[in-house]
Amino acid sequence: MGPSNIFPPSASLKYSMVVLAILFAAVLVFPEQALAKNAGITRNYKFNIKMQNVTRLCQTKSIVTVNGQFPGPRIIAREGDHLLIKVVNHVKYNMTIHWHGIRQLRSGWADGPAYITQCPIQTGHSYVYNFTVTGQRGTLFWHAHISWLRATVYGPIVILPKKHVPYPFPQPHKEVPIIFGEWWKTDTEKLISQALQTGGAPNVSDAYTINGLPGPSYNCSAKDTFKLKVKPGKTYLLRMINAALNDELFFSIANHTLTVVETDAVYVKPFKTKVVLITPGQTTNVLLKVKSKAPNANFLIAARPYATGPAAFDNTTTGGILEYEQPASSASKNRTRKLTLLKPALPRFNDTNFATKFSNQIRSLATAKFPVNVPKKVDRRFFFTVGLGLNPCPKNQTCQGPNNTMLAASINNVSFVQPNVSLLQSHFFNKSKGVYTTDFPANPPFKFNYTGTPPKNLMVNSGTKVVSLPFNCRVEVVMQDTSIIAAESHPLHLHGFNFFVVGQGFGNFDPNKDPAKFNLVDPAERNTVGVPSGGWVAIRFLADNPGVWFMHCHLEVHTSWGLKMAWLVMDGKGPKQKLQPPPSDLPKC
Ligand SMILES: [Cu+2]
Repeated sequence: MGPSNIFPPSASLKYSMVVLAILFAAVLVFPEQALAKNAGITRNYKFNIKMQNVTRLCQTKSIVTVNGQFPGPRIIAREGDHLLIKVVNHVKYNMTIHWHGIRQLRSGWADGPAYITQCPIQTGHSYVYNFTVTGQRGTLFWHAHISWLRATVYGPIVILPKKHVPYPFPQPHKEVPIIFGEWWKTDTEKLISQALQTGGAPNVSDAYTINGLPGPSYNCSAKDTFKLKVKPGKTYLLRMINAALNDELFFSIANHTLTVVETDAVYVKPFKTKVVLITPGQTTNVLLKVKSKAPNANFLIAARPYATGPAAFDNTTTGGILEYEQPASSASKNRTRKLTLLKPALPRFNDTNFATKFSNQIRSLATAKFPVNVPKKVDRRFFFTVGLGLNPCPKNQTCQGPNNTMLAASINNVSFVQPNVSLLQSHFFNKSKGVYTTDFPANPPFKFNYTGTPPKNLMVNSGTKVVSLPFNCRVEVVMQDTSIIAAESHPLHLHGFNFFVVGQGFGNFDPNKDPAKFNLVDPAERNTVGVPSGGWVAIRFLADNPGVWFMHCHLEVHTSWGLKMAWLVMDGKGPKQKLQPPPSDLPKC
């Protein structure tokens, strides 16, 4: 079976009719282009944002969903396809959707982060996200990008290779999305707004979920368990997505080995592992070759957190069950007898040693077909400290941060203040005055032992600052974790680009010694990377996409505290190097 077998029947019928119509029209009008390999098709989706009652952990809760589905609907496209996704907002909250990891070449208006590339879609309004998938294939995801609404508003994006283009690994028998989430019994919008008022840390989640289901380790959840039924001897492609709000996760399947073949929609050199580490914002495709004979057991699929920070975290385990189709003769026997459930061994919650070994194994294919376009030279260098900090408590209030302060987070000690109009509109219409400034610091305001004893003053500065970059600028960013309040791993996500992870290490980055060890041969190419707890990571990217591009920690609580900034990439001189004008239905603030 080819990759097309994951299209639902109605979609594939519509799809083939559309293809036929396009081919027919193309042959009439441009016979020489009719056979063009690149011709993608247009796919239409409609996302109705609506409330839906969902019961988990013995409690029913009204949650924000797309089309009443949780997790939300799957977007399927092929590389080169054009997507038109109409989002209609029927709920009381403002809404935006982000197509996480999609490059959005010259289509920044469709990127989605609220107040960065667009004003939110207000109640009763709609917006059509209009973009083309260029040069990418693999697993990504979409999620709400405003406040904490992505707690329940998320779903997979599956980008298949162009027609008749195979995977660079054996064709799997089936493809299965595995999307991790995080579930709160309480209302997450109230939770974060109260936390931001008091300055304390918001409560941790009550459960993790696999495809929306918590699994057998939680109260009342045995029936809410994801099941993966497999045929002996077959290979399955698991398209894993971490859509959790605040937790990196270890993942494993009892008595089975996984082969990692792709991360963040970029093929990697395949490697075998028992455990996968996946941070919020990352996606990982793994091949699961199951046993050739159905064993007399079921196997737990489990995920639990990798947590390095100072704060409390949800230390529970979500589980699904891998079941083999039993041969007809033993099926009746096993139906009456319950099979043993074998459990996998997962690393300890703070196993940074495992995390480091795992991330070092991720390497680009670096072949003629899939080359590594890492910038070998650099035009602009940045050194960003990332971490926590504090804000003073407002007068006449008591605060729940340490010593009556408010918790904050920053990059180079700038805690980002969200504007009330979008940065991209302000930039495009030359109305940046009073909205943002272009003086985001390239270095921390003062030097200190970043991973040693913190400075006396832990207060952050606040502002809406961006870095302005010329088109095609080759950028290097070293992101240095700080031990302010405590060292912690931060999964940093960049919009609009993939970057190359050229180096990482522990302690303070040494600009004299560390660059010599950078990997410019087969570095991982990603959109989200964990800045190691008490360490640093160096990334490079080519600023070939004009627009305003958000960069932030994908632990939502840190983003809420200000661990975010934006890159402003200017237009190039060429005709295809300019940001297009905004669509007419772009939401107004
Ligand atoms: Cu963070």
